[in-house]
Amino acid sequence: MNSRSQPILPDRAALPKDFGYFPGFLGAQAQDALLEEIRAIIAAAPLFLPTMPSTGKPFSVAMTNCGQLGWVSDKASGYRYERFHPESGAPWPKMPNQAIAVWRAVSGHKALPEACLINFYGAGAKLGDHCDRDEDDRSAPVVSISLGDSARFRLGGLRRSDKVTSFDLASGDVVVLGGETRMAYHGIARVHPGTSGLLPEGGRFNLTLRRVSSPDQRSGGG
Ligand code: MD6
Ligand code: FE
Repeated sequence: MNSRSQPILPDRAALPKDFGYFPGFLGAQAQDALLEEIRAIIAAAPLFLPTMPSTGKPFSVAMTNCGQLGWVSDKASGYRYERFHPESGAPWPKMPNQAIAVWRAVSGHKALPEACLINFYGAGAKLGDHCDRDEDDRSAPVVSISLGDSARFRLGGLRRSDKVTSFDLASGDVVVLGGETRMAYHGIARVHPGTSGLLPEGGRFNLTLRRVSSPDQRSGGG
C-alpha cells in the first residue's frame, strides 16, 4: 500500500469474536489532542530502543511508556515491567485521561490500565509476531490505539502455526485483544509511508494499554 492505494480492511464477519475492532474510533481532533499528550510524554520520558533478551539486538521500534508501570526489555534482565525509565531512572509520566477514556469505552474491564506502552515506527520499523505474556493479569484485555501512518497488522491464533489474517490499521483505529484472543499472536509487518498527515515527520505511534499485576497483588481494590 502507498498513499494512493486502498487500505486492506478485514472481513469483519471472519474476525474472532473476542477481537475488538473499532476503525476510526478517534476523530481528527481527538487524534491531534492525543498526539500532543504523546509529545509531552516523550519530552519527559524519551523514546529508547529496547534490546532482545537472547541476543542483545535492538528492536527497530522505539518505545517509551506512561502510567504506573512500563514495559522494558534488555539482554541482562529480559522482558518485564518497571516503574522507572531505563535510561533516566525517572518514574513514567502519567497516563493521559484521553487514553484512559478509550479503555473505559472499549475494554469491558472495570479496573483501569496500569501501563501504556508507546511504540514509534520510523522508516522500515516492524514488530515480529508475538503474544503479550509479560502481564500477571491476563483476564484483562490489551487495548491498542494507532496514530499516524497506516500499518499492516497480522492477527494469528494461539499457536504460532495458526492461520494469520492481515489488514491495515489506520490513524484513529482502536483494536482490543481480549478473551480468547488475549494471547493470540500478532505483529506489524510494515508501516505504509505517506498514508497519514498526522505526524509531520512521518511514521506511526501505537499505544497499548494493559493491566499488569494479578488481582491479589493489587493495593486498594480494583
Ligand atoms: C502495534 N500492537 O500495533 C503493535 N499488542 O504497533 C501490539 O503489539 C498489540 O495491537 C496487544 C494488543 C493489541 C496490539
Ligand atoms: Fe502486542
